[in-house]
Amino acid sequence: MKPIIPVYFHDDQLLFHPPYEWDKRGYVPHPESPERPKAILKVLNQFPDEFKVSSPETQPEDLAHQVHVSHLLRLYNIAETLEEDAFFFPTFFPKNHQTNVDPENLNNTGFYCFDTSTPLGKHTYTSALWSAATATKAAQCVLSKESKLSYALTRPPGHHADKNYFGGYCYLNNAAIAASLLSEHGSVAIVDIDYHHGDGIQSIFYYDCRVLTTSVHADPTNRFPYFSGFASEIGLGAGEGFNLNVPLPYETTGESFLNALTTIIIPKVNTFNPDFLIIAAGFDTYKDDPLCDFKLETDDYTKIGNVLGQLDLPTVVVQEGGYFLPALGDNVKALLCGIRDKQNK
Ligand code: Q9C
Ligand code: ZN
Repeated sequence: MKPIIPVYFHDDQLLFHPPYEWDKRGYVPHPESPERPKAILKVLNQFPDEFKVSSPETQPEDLAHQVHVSHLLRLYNIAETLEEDAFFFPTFFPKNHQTNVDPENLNNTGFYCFDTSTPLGKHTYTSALWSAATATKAAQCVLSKESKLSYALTRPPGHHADKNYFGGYCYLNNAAIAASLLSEHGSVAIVDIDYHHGDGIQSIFYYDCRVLTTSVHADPTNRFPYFSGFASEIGLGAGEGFNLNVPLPYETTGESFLNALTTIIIPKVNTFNPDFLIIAAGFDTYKDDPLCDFKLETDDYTKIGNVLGQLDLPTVVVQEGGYFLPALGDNVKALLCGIRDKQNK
């Protein structure tokens, strides 16, 4: 009998619905929509013998404060005073070294944000806090040994959100919040398999040797987030040697992706010998993803899951990117079942 995989999601994660983003092509419909978690749940709910969906009951404001500065969270509070359909898009990004910029003034949003793809709205903070709550719940689930594997259907995603600022569709760093909780009970390895470098996760733990951060992603030279994700970034101070980046060429196939995972990431994780594993799981590496150009197929997520499942660690899967809705649910299911099938063997 296969163990049931706990899945966490809260309906108020659907409240936030940014209308568009401003990118190189101009205004485009926002790809990070509430339709994403709906597409995932639609598939997972078809398999009640394999997945059990439940909701978190409390918002992890204390944990959010452990990972993010209070001014950033205050700014999200202020955005709650916006009208229902009003969104604040920062367009001015100061380059000076001012600190304590007034977060009570939404015109200062650019100080706390790095791109024009990540607007603030009335429901941003509510949805982001419930999103982080699912990651917290999923972490508590493996901590209590209720299950060896759990899945947080985090949306909005989190891996680009840093301690002091947000961007890349991310507001609260859900994986970092889960890691912050778990690291009080043991060492934590994070493996980020999203197409984009997990710059927020890297930055938050850059000086930390209790949390090993690894990311396999598209070469940032000509891809978001552009300014980080290179192999030369290995951590600093006590954290030196505890960050690993594996940038891959554009149009990377499943075979090459798996090769990078098994020959570079897995040996590093094995050497670190963590107590817990967090997978920042983006599916924008899929062949039909509208934003990205990797060539992974659904079966590749099963294989990635198998490789990560063989680590046989208490594992929290945290949802990140993935924008091709017709295959998103199948890909999530493939990864989760791939992990489950190799654990406890
Ligand atoms: N219109 C995540 O996958 N914008 N974030 C690039 C595309 C930023 C992706 C322009 C992409 C951020 C969680
Ligand atoms: Zn991504």
